[in-house]
Amino acid sequence: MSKLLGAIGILKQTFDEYAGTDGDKTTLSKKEIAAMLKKELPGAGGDKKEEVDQFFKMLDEDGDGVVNFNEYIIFVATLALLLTGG
Ligand SMILES: [Ca+2]
Repeated sequence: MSKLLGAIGILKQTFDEYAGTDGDKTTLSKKEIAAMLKKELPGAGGDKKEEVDQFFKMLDEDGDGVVNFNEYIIFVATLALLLTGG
């Protein structure tokens, strides 16, 4: 598999892993987002409720209270730009 396709696979796997821990397996709840932040982005504030709230608000673009795969991908793309100075 190509590197790019492999990376996309990992992004989807990561989403599924956290989205599958409670309720709807196709969306991330605030609890799941907190778990993801804590494990995947250590130091990003996954331990603090206010920081998780802030992150969640940023991720949940349509404001329906859950983060779907589309919103997650937008977040990952934004993060990629930030981390690479783009
Ligand atoms: Ca949403």
